[in-house]
Amino acid sequence: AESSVYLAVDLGASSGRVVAGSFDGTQVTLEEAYRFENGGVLAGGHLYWDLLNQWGNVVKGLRAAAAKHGNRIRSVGVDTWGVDFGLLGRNDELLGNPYHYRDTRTVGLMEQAFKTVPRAEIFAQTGLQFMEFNTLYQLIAMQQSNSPLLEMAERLLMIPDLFHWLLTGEKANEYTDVSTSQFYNPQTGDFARPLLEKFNLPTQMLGPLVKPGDKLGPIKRAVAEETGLNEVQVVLPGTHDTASAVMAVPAASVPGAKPDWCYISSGTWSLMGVETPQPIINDRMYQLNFTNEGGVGGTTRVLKNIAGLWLVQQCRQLWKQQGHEFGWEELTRRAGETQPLLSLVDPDAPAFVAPRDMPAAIREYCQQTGQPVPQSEGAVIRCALESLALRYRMVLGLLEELVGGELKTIHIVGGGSLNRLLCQMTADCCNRRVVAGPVEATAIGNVMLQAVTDGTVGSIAQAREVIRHSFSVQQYLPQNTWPWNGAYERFMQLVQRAK
Ligand code: ADP
Ligand code: LRH
Repeated sequence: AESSVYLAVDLGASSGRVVAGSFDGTQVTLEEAYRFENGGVLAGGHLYWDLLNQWGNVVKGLRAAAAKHGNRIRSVGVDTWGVDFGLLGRNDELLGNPYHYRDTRTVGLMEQAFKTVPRAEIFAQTGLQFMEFNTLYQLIAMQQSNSPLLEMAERLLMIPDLFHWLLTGEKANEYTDVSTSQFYNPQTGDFARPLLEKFNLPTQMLGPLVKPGDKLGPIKRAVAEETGLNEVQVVLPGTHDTASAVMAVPAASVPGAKPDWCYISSGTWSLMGVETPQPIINDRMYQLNFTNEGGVGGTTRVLKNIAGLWLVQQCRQLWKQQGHEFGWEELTRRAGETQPLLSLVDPDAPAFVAPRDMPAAIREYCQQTGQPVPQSEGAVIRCALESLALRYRMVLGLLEELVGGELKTIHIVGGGSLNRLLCQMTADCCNRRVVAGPVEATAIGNVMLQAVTDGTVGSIAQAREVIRHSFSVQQYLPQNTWPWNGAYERFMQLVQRAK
């Protein structure tokens, strides 16, 4: 029989792609139809996403996929990074450009917000980790600056919802992405309306809620004509990219048993956590600032955001501006040649959120903490990678405490799974088996959920089975573990010192 093709539009903070997944009844294969660079645009002192440019690229990608796969294409779904959103006004007018979550307008707003609603109460209602860029604080920033857009807003659409609206004309909020907003209550399965009311924020612009696997509707005529996608449905994946990525983690899970593995979805961010049947909302989760985000199939993603390869991306970007362009492999090779465990940073320190010059920020951190200052490009990258591995070790310990058992395997998916040095460092530092791949886990999760809705795959559990035998993975066993113990003590001192 002919394979069915599902198109995944996967937009990450650093790149976007349109991927065609073909399922032949047994195996799924991926083909990248189109890829483009993504990133923030600084204008008038604020950082935005260029939504229209992204949309233009999505259309190009869909056209390329349609030309290749024609009427085998059954459906399309979009996933993107979390927390960001756009507002629609009267007549479905998009109000301004969506802000980038790294825009500085929310700096310091969390502390102010806690004066209106105590931190503990926000956690009790949302189960979400506190991060300054959560949608909640972005809305509070608009409120405080007396934004006319907020006054005019009739609908709030998260970024994936915006793309789905552009494709179909339908306006709805898919819950996995909404779960990153910090105004969704996983216990009631609804927006945390009482919370928003306490902040005097509008709630009539929210909803309706939809979920992964739902059919949103057919692609609009004009878009079908532009792309060549005729009679194609939009089917919602886990629209938060991390939800789709976690769906595609190739771990064998025993139904009912406590999982003995965790994942790191490794790209711009490293999202490290476990999948649980229910949210965990208790004092320890609150103290440790872990999050409960919505997963596919009604699961919860208990995880922590770790400032991931953003540090490396920003170094590469700066050196490129200065006329030295390095590929990922080249940078990793250079890092591999420098001295191990010389200087360490806390990758989640505020200094690294959005510095103008990332290598300078890393060097300055080392200097201020009395460590040798990494000089060469390789040494700076090594410092970033080793620090990430140490942070993984710290978060692994906390996760094991939260789930009450040893996590024997760390699955790394996403672009970062291609970084062999980081994978080996993670195995050595955490003293755990690392299984790396698939690289395109997010697109795979997106595709396979569409296949479930289409009925070509029976269930999410079966989809995971298909994923496990369709893609090869790379295993890294712990080798050189002892030097990491001393490094971990130094790392913990750095982290505690900042507190
Ligand atoms: P996002 O979805 O956040 O945009 P990706 O999952 O696409 O991120 O991962 C991008 C990152 O993957 C890059 O920043 C880079 O650090 C890493 N990466 C990609 N290819 C390679 C490679 N060949 N070797 C090492 N690292 C790589
Ligand atoms: C990763 C991600 C992450 C969010 C961040 C804004 O791409 O979606 O899960 O916290 O972007």
